[in-house]
Amino acid sequence: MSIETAPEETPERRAYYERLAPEGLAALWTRFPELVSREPKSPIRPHLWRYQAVRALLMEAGGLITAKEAERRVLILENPGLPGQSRVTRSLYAGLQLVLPGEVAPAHRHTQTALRFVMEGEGAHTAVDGEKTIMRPGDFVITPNWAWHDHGNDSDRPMIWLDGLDIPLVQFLDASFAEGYGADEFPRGRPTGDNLARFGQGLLPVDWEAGETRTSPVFSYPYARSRETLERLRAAEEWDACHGIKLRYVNPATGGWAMPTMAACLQLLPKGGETEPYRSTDATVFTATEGRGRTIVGEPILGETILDWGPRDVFVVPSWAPVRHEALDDAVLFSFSDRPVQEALGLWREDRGAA
Ligand code: GTQ
Repeated sequence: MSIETAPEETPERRAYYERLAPEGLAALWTRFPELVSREPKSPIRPHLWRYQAVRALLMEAGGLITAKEAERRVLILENPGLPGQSRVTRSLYAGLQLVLPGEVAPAHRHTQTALRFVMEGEGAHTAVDGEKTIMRPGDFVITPNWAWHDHGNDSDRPMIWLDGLDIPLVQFLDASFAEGYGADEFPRGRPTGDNLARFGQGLLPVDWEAGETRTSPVFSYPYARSRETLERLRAAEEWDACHGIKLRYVNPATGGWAMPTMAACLQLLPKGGETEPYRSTDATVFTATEGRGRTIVGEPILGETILDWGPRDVFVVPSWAPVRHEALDDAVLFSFSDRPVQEALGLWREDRGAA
C-alpha cells in the first residue's frame, strides 16, 4: 500500500469486498488514492465557448420562449468533462442570459448567490430588493443570497449577460431554497445608484452593519470605473508576472471578496505580453471584455490545451492546471471562481511559476 496505489486484489479479497456492499460498507484501502489524491484530479476540462455561436443559439431561444415563461432564458455553459450536470466547474454554474426589448424576468429569490457580467446591450436593468441598476457592457452586478431580483429591458436592443452562480455548491450542501414573488417586479424602493452612492465612495453610513448575506452592500460595479483603475495602475507600471494587472472586486465594508462564495476579478494584459505559468486550486471562468489573446492550459509533456479567445468568448481553466496568457492586443479579462470558499476552509493554494 502507498498513498498513490491501492493494494493488489486477490480472489479472497474480491470475494470479501463483494460481501461488504449489501451491508452498506466498503473497504477504504481499495479507494484511498481516488478519495485522497496527491493533488487535485478534476473531471473538469479546459474549454472555450465562442460568443457568436452561443449568441446565435440564444437569439433562436428568443423566438421559442419568452423570458417570463422560461423564468430565466439562459443557455447553461456546461463543462464537457461533466456533461448534463449544469456545471462549468465542479462547484460553479455559468450561463448566458437573454432579455429582449420589452421583456421582464419576474421577481424571485433563492439561496444561491448570482453574479452578472454584461456582454452586450445597454439600458436594460436588474433590480435587487427593489433597487434598479442600469446595465452596460463590462458592468459587474451582484445578486446576494436570498435577495429579491427581477430583470427588465426597456431599451430597444437585446441584452445579454454572463451569469455566474454557486448552484452546484449549494446543491452539494442540500441548502437550496427558492420562491417566486408573485409579480413581475418587486416593489421599487431606493433610487437607482443608491448602493454606489452610499457604499462605493470610501464612506459608509456611520452606524451601518453588515446584513446576514455577507455580500457587499455595493451590488453594481460599473465597468468605466474599474477600467479606469486598470489604466491608472498601468501608468504606475504595477505589473505582476503571472497576472498582468489584476484587481479583485471587494466588499468595501470588509475589504474581503464581494460575495461569500465567489471571487471576481478584472485584469489587464498588455499587447504582446506573456504571463508566467501559474496555477491555483480554484477552477476559474474567464471572459474577455476587450482584445484577443491565447491561454495555454496544462503542461508541455502531459498535454496542453490552447484556448484562442476574442471579445466576449468565455473559457474555463480547471483546478491546479498551469495556465499562461498571451495577449495579441491590450486585453481585459473578467474572471470568477470559488476562491472565497476555499480560503474560508483553509484549502486554497496557488503555485507561481508552476510546471
Ligand atoms: O437571473 O435569477 O442563470 O435564478 C440561473 C438561475 C439566472 C437569475 C440563472 C437564476 C438566474
